[in-house]
Formats: sequence, C-alpha cells, structure tokens
Amino acid sequence: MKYVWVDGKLIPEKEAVIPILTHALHYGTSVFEGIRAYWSSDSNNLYIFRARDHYTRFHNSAKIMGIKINYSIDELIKATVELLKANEVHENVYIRPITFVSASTVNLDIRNLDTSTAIIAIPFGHYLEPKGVRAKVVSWLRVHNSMFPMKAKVGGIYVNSVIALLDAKVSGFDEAILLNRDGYVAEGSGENIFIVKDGVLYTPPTYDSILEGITRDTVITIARDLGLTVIEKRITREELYTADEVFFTGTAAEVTPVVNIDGRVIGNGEPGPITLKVRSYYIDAVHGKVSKYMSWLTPVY
Ligand code: PY5
Repeated sequence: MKYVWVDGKLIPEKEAVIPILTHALHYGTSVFEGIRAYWSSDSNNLYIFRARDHYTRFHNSAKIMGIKINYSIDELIKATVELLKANEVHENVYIRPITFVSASTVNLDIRNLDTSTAIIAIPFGHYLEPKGVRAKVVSWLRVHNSMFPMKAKVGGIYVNSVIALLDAKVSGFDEAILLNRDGYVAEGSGENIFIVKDGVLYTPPTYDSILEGITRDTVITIARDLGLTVIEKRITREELYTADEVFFTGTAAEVTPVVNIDGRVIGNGEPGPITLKVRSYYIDAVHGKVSKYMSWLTPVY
C-alpha cells in the first residue's frame, strides 16, 4: 500500500526502513498484532474487526515483555482508521501493528531502549484453504507457559511457529498442530484449534500454552449464541483423530476446517456442518450483517 503509519506519521511504504543493528531484528524484541478489516458492499463501508480487543492485547503483550508503547489504545485505533483512509482502502485488508525495540545495540538489557510503533495494511485474501486443510501433529512442542508467557504476542516467539510449520510443509501437510509440554493439544502454528464431538465444541484452555485468540473468543461467543455448548478443556491427540469435526480459528485463518490429521480422515473428510455454520455466522458478523455483533466493528468511513 502507498502509506504506512510510523510513530505518528503517515509515510510512503518505501521510506519505512530500519537500520541493520535494530535490536528487534537480532533478538525478536517486538510485539505485534494481526487485525482484519472487511469491506461491506451492503453498507459501502470498511469495518475493522475487534480493534479495541486487538490493541488491548497489544498493550498487554508489551507490558508482559517490558516494551514501552508510546501510544494509547485510542490513539492506535485512530491511527489505524487514518491509515486505511489515506490508502483509500475499499477491499478486505490485513492490518499489522508492531512495536519493536528500535535502538541499535547488541545489549540485552532493554530497559531505557527506544521503541518504534508502525501500522501496515496489506491486501489479503485467504490465509489457509477454506475448503479444508491437512494438518500434521509435529514433534516440536509449543513453548510452555513456564518458559515464556504465551499470552503475549511477541515476535521472537514465532520461531517456534516457523519451525513447526516448516516440519509440516516439508512432510507434505498444509499446517502444523503443536502439542504442549504435557502432551496435550495446544494450537496450530498461527491458529487456535477446536474439535466437535457429538455436537459439543471443545477447545484447549488458555492456560495450556496458547495464544488467547480473539477469533477463539468470537467463535465461543457465536457458538453459544447459536445454542451450542462450548467446553474449554485439555484435548488429547486421540481426541483429535476421533473428532467429528476439527477447525482452526485465527484472524488470518478465520474459521478453517481441518479435514485430515496425520493421515487420519476427520469425520467424512469434508468440512463439517457445525464448522460451516459457525464460519457462516463469523463471516456475517465481520461484514456487519449481525446487529448484535456490530459493537465489535469500527467503521472507517
Ligand atoms: N495462535 C497463534 C500462535 C497465532 O499466531 C494466532 C494469530 C492465533 C492463535 C489466533 O489469534 P487471533 O484469533 O487473535 O488472531 N496469528 C496471526 C493472525 O493474524 C498471525 C498468523 C500468521 O492470524
């Protein structure tokens, strides 16, 4: 896109470059978010989905990591709206806010080091195949909460996701599923996971070394509003194999069916009815078609 927002200013994307010694490049000292904005042709408007919740998590990630964000949640929401307006966005986009330790130093002590905040908008379609993906339970484990607080969305921690996804991809699968240190299902490389068994939805609890996903929360809310039961509990690998349906949730992944895990066909190998129903409500909600979920949306125009 033409403009990016950097430390309070809209500048051409080509000018938004960082020096080679930038701390975050070497040590992963950044916190970030992934937000989507959806174009609604019905209302001729662009809606940012759950902006306040994303920027609240952004601030919490920074607080946990000891990184200072120089902008309030309200300022960041306003900046995002300005960015989308400046780029005259009339399509679905992915928004990537990032705050990183911008000082040029090899010192690990980040106290008193400068940080920069940027917001970038990227045209975005599907992240994962909406017809369904084949996943592999990889041998790399999810970083455990005792090693790093996994509620924090911190740049450096994503090497765990990258190596897990690499394992799945080179083995011919579409996505990785990571177990936690205790051997229970944690999440995908960039998604939370749900299973459906006998009409009930199950998802790992937030203390099981997962990112507390905003789409996860959205899906729990939608499913309960649809009269479905959702239970947060530890999930075993065999429960994955024998589930009626499995799906991933995430800002990028939205609601993506998982139709095969480790070569085992899930259900009948097609996206399941509950997955499709939840996805359909999710897609309606993000496009501003469900009045009770309108408070999740920030209109840009
Ligand atoms: N778990 C992990 C490890 C994630 O990276 C993500 C989001 C989620 C769960 C889902 O969180 P949410 O529902 O709040 O998005 N992943 C990013 C995303 O924007 C980056 C993916 C490349 O979807």
